[in-house]
Amino acid sequence: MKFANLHERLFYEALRIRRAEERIIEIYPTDRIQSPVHLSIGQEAIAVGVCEPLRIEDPLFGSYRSHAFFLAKGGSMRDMFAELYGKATGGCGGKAGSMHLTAPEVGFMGSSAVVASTIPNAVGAALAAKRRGTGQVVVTVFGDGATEEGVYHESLNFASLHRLPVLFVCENNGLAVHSKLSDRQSYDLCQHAATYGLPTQRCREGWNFLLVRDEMARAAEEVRSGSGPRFLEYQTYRYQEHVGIGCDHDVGYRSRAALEEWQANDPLLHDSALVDAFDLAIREEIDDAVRFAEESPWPGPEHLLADVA
Ligand SMILES: Cc1ncc(C[n+]2csc(CCOP(=O)(O)OP(=O)(O)O)c2C)c(N)n1
Ligand SMILES: [Mg+2]
Repeated sequence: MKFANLHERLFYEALRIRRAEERIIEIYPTDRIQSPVHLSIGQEAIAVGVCEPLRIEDPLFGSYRSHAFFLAKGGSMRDMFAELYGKATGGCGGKAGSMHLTAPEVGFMGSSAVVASTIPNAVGAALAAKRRGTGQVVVTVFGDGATEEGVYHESLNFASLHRLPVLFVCENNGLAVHSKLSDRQSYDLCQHAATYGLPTQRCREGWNFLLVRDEMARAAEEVRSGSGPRFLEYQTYRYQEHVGIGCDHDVGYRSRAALEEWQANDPLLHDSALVDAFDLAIREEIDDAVRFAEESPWPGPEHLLADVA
């Protein structure tokens, strides 16, 4: 696929992620997808904007809501669908599922169902990168809820103290399951992170993938130059329910007006010329990945203890 400019390329990547998750929504009722799914529909611009300035060898650690980052970092569509189907050809041999995707060959180091648990993993990787002098930037992506965990605070402190090459990226969708940020946190995310001695940046336009990308590019360059860790907050909005394929604006914890406000800015919903230009190629890639997953074998008993430490 040829792109006229960076805007088109990022648009394509974001649309590819959205269409992949929409396909998951279509397939899910058949029970062929073998794990719970936490969808990023509405949040794709952050994944594509954050991953674009990174090098393949820059490690990125995600959370259980990581289909978008897996794909944006370069993970294969086939590996992802086969993994969701629990097939032996999945990126983790079908044993990990949606919440534990990995693709270390492209620097997508792992994701976990345990909130905030990959943040210290990233700090460990950054310590190794610094000691070895690899020049890597390590990125850890987590939600606003993860900032309420102890390991988050220990990680910021340790990374700042040792000036480690790590970028803390918070996808702030204002929710932890059904709990609003304003009901949970007495502090401001950036102000609080800054108390650990890190420069912080807040981007309120999490739908704007060029802006997300520019802020990330600047921060990544600073981290790579050896000036220590940074904290980036991107405000965003999750369209679907916390886990699963439904919409839950009728449940009572958030308003439909907020969804509509966010969708009014969503480029994927408004630039129909680019959508029309890209949809066919994206559909072909997803069709191929789904077919691959469906035709792939299940892991056999011989796989049961393989890769178990
Ligand atoms: C250590 C831990 N505590 C609680 C949970 C239950 N839990 C799963 S998701 C979640 C909310 C996390 O919200 P956030 O970090 O903002 O991520 P988002 O789902 O909004 O992307 C919670 C509390 C968990 N999985 N792990
Ligand atoms: Mg959240």
